[in-house]
Amino acid sequence: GEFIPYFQAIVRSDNKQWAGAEVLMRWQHPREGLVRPDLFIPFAEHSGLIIPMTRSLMQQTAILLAPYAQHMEPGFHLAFNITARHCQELDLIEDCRHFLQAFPPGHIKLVLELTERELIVPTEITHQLFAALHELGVMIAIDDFGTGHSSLSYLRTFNVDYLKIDQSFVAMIGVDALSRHILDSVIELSAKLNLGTVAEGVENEEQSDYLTAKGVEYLQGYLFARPLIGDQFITSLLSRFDKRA
Ligand code: G
Ligand code: G
Ligand code: MN
Repeated sequence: GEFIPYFQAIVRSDNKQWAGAEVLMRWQHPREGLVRPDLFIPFAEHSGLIIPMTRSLMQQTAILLAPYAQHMEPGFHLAFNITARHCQELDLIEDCRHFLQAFPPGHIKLVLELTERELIVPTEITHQLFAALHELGVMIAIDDFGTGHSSLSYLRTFNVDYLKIDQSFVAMIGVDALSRHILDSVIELSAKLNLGTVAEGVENEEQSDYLTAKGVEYLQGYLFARPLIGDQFITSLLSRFDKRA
């Protein structure tokens, strides 16, 4: 019960309204306080505990957020980080089904973020898994895109819907021309492959304006919202929704 969800909003670039959120795990340690995931996720992965921990994170998120579904726009994204190893287990299908069942039918989109840093080995299981997830309407995003080495066939094999451009590329905006060309190529590739694009780590207006002008659909970063604990996320969600209504 010490591993809890934090939520970071993802905005639509054209109107900057909340279009979804990424669920980020935190360890609320009784003595150490809040522990960042980079300090414990590697151990959780190594021990295999990451699978029940992620399941618990999905359950906690459904309990916290489902009562507020009507304050989320239709198609609101809720994204979880999933490790490659988790994709070798068909249990993930049931976890996703349960999560979706907690919300009004068709109201939200469940997104699984798979990091590009660890590639999923295609097996009979992954084939079955991704077909079933697709059937359920679960969307797949490649996280930290540009930092790993996924091929075009990899993106096709796993039926990818979104690319999340790594924050290291966003940080290149306004720095030098060469870096910007690299970023531009990643955005163009995403558009040519007909994938949705999310830029991570957006911290200032210059980055936001640049990415919006380049047609990146979704933005995430401290400029819009920090990762928030459940209560704060819900309060912020409600106040925004009320202003629009
Ligand atoms: O949350 P932060 O803001 O500190 O995230 C640091 C790293 O930990 C990121 O790479 C993020 O993808 C990863 N991370 C956060 N939550 C989870 C999770 O629930 N599962 C996995 N596998 N990784 C996570
Ligand atoms: O899952 P992923 O590897 O994309 O994790 C996102 C990480 O980036 C989390 O650690 C999150 O806290 C962090 N993050 C989110 N927004 C920003 C930002 O605007 N700037 C920086 N430096 N980090 C961010
Ligand atoms: Mn992520």
